[in-house]
Amino acid sequence: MPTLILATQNPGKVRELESMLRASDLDIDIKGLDDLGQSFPEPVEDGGSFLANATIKATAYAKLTNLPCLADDSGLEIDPLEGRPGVNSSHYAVLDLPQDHQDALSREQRDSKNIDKVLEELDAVPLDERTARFVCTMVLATPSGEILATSQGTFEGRIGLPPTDPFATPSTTVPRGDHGFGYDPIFLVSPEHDHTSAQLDPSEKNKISHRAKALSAMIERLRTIDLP
Ligand code: ITT
Repeated sequence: MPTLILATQNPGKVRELESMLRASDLDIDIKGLDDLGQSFPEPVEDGGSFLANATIKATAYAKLTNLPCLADDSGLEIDPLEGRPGVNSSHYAVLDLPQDHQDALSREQRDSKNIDKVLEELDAVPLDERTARFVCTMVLATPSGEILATSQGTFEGRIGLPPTDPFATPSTTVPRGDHGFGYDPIFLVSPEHDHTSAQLDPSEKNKISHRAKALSAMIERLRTIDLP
């Protein structure tokens, strides 16, 4: 049975991808980077687009592991912020800090700073203008650097209101919810906009998310590809 590596260092992504792939009937041995018993340096994501960054990660990890790799580059695009944080989603609030200060923060601390920054930047933007979407691009690469497939998915919503906003109500106030990761606690899911993606049961998020859509298209491609 061929092996496929989930080429991400984000435990939230690994959880979602593993759970969705377990539910598929692919004849492929799926492993995370953690399963390989060694640590890998994170490649520099300076591609400028989700596709370019996913390609950088898939090809870098495929070379490092000598196995086919599936990378996910994703992020949140907020319309009134002209698409920010976009490709900078994971480090949005710490981009200006020196590298050692960034490295000293846990992923959870970074997520919380990112959420605070986004809510602050949206101060005074009314709820119906706070439209946003999660975007996910996946790239499947071989150790020789060949790109076997790419796929994409989006997940529409709005960014909720902080408790300090005079128009905030129980169903529009964020952050809310204990599931997911990253910006999930502030993302009100379309079309109802009354609960966040962090309030969705993981199995629900995995049916409708950007990552679910990109992965579902990738699974169809994987059925037609002979992995090396
Ligand atoms: P890898 O590069 O190792 O995969 P990463 O977290 O740095 O991990 P990205 O560069 O693709 O990955 O950044 C994605 C960021 O976008 C992620 O850290 C979150 O802040 C946000 N994000 C993406 N998908 C999300 C989701 O489903 N829920 C909440 N936030 C998400």
